[in-house]
Amino acid sequence: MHDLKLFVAPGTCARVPTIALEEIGVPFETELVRLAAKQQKTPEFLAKNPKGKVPTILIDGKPLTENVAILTWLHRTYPDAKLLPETTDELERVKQIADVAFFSATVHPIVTRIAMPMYFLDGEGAYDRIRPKGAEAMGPVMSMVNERLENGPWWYGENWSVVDGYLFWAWWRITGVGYSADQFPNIRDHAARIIERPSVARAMQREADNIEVLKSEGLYLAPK
Ligand SMILES: N[C@@H](CCC(=O)N[C@@H](CS)C(=O)NCC(=O)O)C(=O)O
Repeated sequence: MHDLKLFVAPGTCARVPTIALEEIGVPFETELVRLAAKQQKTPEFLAKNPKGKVPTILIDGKPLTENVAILTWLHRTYPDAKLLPETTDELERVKQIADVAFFSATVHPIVTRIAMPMYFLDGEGAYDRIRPKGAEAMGPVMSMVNERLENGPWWYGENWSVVDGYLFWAWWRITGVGYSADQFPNIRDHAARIIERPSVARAMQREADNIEVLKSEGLYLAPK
């Protein structure tokens, strides 16, 4: 059995491996990283992840970073959890990695423009100028995702996968700051469906608990 410690912060993409770990059902610990206090840039944290980001996971004390790698490791280490569909076809296996990478490398950067426009421009102008550009870029991406969900309740049709967890996080993040769900009814329904999943509910509860900790310390930054 591996000793697993996941560094997390509420509302971030660390939700995706948290969902994966809850789905697997192995014991794991989470440690809250206080982003507002720049804990991710402290020498102690940078020694684990020089990029200064969550998620970071310690596997038997050894760090692994990047959602694509963390989710791939979890899937390969705990195949019974079926985080991705079972296949013996090497091309299919790599295509599944492409799906995870799509959310990490294509969707996530656009999410950041919408949810965190202040990373790109100082002052209130960020919200008027960067956020609409992000929304414009997100339109075709979410249209494609919405169309894919015509084939079933989940990304891979009948089978839930961690890609659904990734989509849920991205969708929750952008709709949480006002991105309209109206154009994309399949994704809206997907979000309503996934929140009923026990692993997702448990991951959300962990975040809610951490939000309370941050509030008590005056370090909670509500999405706006
Ligand atoms: N490519 C990385 C992205 C990680 C990332 O951007 N994490 C954000 C939260 S969603 C973070 O830690 N931000 C804190 C910072 O940049 O200071 C992955 O997929 O794991």
